[in-house]
Amino acid sequence: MPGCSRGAPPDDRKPSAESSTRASASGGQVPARADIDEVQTRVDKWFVEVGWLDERTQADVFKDAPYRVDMFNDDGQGRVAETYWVQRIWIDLDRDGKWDEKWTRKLTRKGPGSIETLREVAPADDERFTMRFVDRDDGKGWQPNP
Ligand SMILES: [Ca+2]
Repeated sequence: MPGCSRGAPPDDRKPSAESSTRASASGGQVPARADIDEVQTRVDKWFVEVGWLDERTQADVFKDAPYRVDMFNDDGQGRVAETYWVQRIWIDLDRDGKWDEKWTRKLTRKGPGSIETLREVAPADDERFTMRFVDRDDGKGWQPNP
């Protein structure tokens, strides 16, 4: 068949860029966990409906969920009346006692948005947060943040 050319023969001694990419993207091997998009939708809804913490620590915000979300105000900053601004969110997607994601929120004056969220992900559910993303509140959603 025309155009069906073969590439260079594989070189077993040196991993190709393709195979190393595949190896690092092995997140598909993790155990069944809640969908982070589902968690994010629920968290976003919480910010619309509740938005503030009654105490600086709120453990297991969604007790009926198959995942666990804890919210914190770490340093007492952002206190309004008797409520606290959420600075940090921890997410355990499968409730195995190991955090899968850590989100850190801070106010920023840069750009159109006012809240920047750093998202750190432990793809192997071992609390080694090796992937980082940032949402700059600019409508672009999570962007890689190496
Ligand atoms: Ca977990």
